[in-house]
Amino acid sequence: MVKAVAVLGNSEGVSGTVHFTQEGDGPTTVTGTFTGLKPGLHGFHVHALGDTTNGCMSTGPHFNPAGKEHGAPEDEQRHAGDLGNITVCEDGTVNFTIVDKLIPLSGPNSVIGRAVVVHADPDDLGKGGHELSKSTGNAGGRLACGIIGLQG
Ligand SMILES: [Cu+2]
Ligand SMILES: [Zn+2]
Repeated sequence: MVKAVAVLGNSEGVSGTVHFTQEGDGPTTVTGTFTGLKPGLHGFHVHALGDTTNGCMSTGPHFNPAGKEHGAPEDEQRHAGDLGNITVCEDGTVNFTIVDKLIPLSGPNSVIGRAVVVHADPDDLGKGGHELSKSTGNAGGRLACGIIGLQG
C-alpha cells in the first residue's frame, strides 16, 4: 500500500487535506476535506508540477501524460488529472472520496511530487462550449493547492 498526502491552504481561509492510497496496481482512492469554500461545485484536479514558487500558478497545466483533451473523470477523452468537481455544502465544508485509475502513486505516471488544485468555479468537464472547456474546464481561479507527498 502506498500512501500520500497534500495539505492545502490560502490566505482567504480556505484549507484542506487530501489523502491518497493505492494498493498494488489498483485504482487510487482520494479522500479529502476542505473548509472555507463557497457552497457549490468547485473544479478539482491534479496539476503537472509540484512547484508553488509562484503560488498555485506555477503548478502547470492539468497532469496529462497521454496528451488528451480535458474531460470528465469517466470520459475516455480526459487528462489523467481530471478529477471533476467537489460539491461544497452551505457551511463551506466538503468531505469527498474519489476512486480513479489514472493517478497512480508509483511508476512512470505517478502523481507523487505533483499538485492538487481546488478552483473557484465549477469544472464544465469539457462540455461548456467555452474556449477554455477543452483545456481547463473553465474552472476559474486556483483557490488553493498542495504538493502530493509520500506518507509513511
Ligand atoms: Cu485545476
Ligand atoms: Zn483537465
